[in-house]
Amino acid sequence: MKILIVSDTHRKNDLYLKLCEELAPLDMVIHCGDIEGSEYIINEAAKCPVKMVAGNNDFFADTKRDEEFRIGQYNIWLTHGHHFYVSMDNEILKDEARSRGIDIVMYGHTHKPVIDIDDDIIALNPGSLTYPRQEGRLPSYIIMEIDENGEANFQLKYIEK
Ligand SMILES: [Mn+2]
Repeated sequence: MKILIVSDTHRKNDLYLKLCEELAPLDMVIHCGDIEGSEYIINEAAKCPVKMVAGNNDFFADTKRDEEFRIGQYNIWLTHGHHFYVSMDNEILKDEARSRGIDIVMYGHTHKPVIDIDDDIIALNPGSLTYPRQEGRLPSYIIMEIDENGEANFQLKYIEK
């Protein structure tokens, strides 16, 4: 099972459209928010089930603010993260996730990619495909794969210009 995790596309969808083509077939796409009116395009291009949540720039969207769902053995919490002070660090977010019985929390907002694997919680931020802010500023995304034993593994990918 192959899942594409992206965030903070901010209405510029070129790299996302390219990724969907290159990575097809995907089993799921997860968008961590700041979609800015491109919800329809994000859905159509995926050609698979899509989970997305509203970011702080998605005022008018009727997209959910956050969502909990299951992938295989994992309880997932998808949230943009801006209500949990993620610009400082992800500790408050991880504490909230723990209190919800979550295994993997996925968030965005910072435009800086994170794969943070603790014993009791995994926090993932794919960074931004459009406005990366980490050192080097390459657009980034995460591929989550579930192997035959049901174990998830995560790869952080950068798109070279
Ligand atoms: Mn953003």
